[in-house]
Amino acid sequence: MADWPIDPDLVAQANRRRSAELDYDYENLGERLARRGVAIDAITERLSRFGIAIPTWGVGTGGTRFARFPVPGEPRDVFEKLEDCAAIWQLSRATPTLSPHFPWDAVEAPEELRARAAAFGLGFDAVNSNTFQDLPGQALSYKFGSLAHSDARVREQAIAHNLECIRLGQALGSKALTVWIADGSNFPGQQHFARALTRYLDSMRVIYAALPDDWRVFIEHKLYEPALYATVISDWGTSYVCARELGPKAHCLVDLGHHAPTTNIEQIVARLISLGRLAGFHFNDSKYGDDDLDSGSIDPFQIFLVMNELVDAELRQVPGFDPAYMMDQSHNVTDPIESLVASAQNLQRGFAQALLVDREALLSHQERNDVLLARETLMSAFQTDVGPIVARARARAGGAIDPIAAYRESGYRDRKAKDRPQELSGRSGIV
Ligand SMILES: [Mn+2]
Repeated sequence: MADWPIDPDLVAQANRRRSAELDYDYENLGERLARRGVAIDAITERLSRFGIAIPTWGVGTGGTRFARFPVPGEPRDVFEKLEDCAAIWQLSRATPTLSPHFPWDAVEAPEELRARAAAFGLGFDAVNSNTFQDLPGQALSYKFGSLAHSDARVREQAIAHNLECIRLGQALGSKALTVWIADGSNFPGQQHFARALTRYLDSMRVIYAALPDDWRVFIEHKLYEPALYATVISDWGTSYVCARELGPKAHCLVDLGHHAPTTNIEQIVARLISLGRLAGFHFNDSKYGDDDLDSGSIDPFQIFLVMNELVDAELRQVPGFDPAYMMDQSHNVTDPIESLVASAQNLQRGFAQALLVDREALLSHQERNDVLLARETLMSAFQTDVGPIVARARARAGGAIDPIAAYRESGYRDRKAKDRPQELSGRSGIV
């Protein structure tokens, strides 16, 4: 085991100060749940097996199109990102995997990165390709697109990058490639809708053919940004059609932020489960659009309703149901480590609440058209404060009862500010 980023004695001390209170709250909640026929330890046990991948780009501060305000001690390379991810894992015990982004995280020796992650007990979830920006030394520009570009040479360059991502991912022990493209148009008439989609599919067929047998490819849709008029993979319908065209290893990734406000995302999730094509998630939250805010910070009810569909599918033992859970957020005004810890906690909370739904009662109310009781059955699960379950699962696994407090008490950020002097840079943030 590698040295933990935060002194384990400090975490243990902090937990000792909080354990009596947690015992009391957990017991109390256990009694209330027992009256509903729910065994609290079974919920805690299931929750402890619910893991969410940390996006490596999430440990740096993001930005808006206007500015970026770096926090002191931001990681400067992928090994420093790994250290921050290990701190999140150490405290939260909810994030056992990383989701890297290439070429941002490209390393000469991916085996070394894999070994250093494994020393913390961390593995690698889906790898992400980046064909939405021009990087130094790149031959051709992605200004007008990548996999759907009008110029075959640009498409070939973008395909080659995705193949390289698969190679790096294999070395890291990943089993999936997430392809998000920025291709689209800013103005009516700029791009031929049908030709662009055909070119995208032709490019994706080459990438699909290169997938190892036990790999999947995740197609991520997004209705706008950076293209402001039309994107090539604009919605889950397009994503699903493309997945069907490509073959059984292609699945549809749902990024909560990539939908118009008021879209019924839980229904999209249910549809993709029924169709056998749900890849998994990029979790985040938003008030108006895009994908920047911490998961569960604006609409925790939506997280619960999505989790409700996932727990339902798990209990129904839907064949092939194996979603990948990842966060995808941009942290502009918070400490990214704190935001990721808090988001993981909010996702765990939603999952635990969904585990509390009385499925038998719900089905019975639905079948008898007892609308009010069906709704109340869901609401009584959502309105349960599952905080003690989440904290107990974390503490049992060796994490912190109060991870944000323990993080602040550890002085980790101040230490990193000294260890990692930053070069002044005007680069904009992530998207
Ligand atoms: Mn995303």
